[in-house]
Amino acid sequence: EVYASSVQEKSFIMIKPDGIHRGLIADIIKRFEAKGYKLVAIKVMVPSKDLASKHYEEHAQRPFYPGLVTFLSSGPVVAMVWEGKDVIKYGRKMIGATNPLASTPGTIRGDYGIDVGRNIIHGSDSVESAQREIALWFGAGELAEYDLAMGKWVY
Ligand code: ABT
Ligand code: MG
Repeated sequence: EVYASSVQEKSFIMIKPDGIHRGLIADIIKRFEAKGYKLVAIKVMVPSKDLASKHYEEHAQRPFYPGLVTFLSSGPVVAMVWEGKDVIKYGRKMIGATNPLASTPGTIRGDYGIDVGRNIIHGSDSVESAQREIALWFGAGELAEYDLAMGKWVY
């Protein structure tokens, strides 16, 4: 049962406006899919300033917060929920360090980014953040429940 709940762990993963304008949607989805994770929700939207502010509310007192909110609400994002064993922690590993120049080659930010304010993709950093962010970006009915056929070859 512990195994089952870890397999069902969910993370909120979002391609930011720079990632969309850079043409990286397919590459990013490909990496999570090929790893063996399961896509259970996805949508394209231009986030309101209000939604962007709530998403990054933990940084409200930081000097970069206003610019961060403006950036995130400046264009389209691809909001997703991916499910699978350790997807929160391992997803952050696939994404790389906050500063793309400190990210290892082979990670998403390491392969594609340079500037910390244009770091392409977001991933939840804990179980609590994942729950908060999924509830912020998606309604309850927007998450699909299904068995992925390849799942039995992944686990
Ligand atoms: P996110 O996945 O976007 O939350 O990034 P990550 O968790 O790796 O890093 P944090 B600390 O949460 O950064 C949030 C966004 O703020 C930007 N940022 C961060 C700056 O612009 N300057 C800074 O000094 C710091 C620490 C990077 C992140 N997003 N963008 N774009
Ligand atoms: Mg963060």
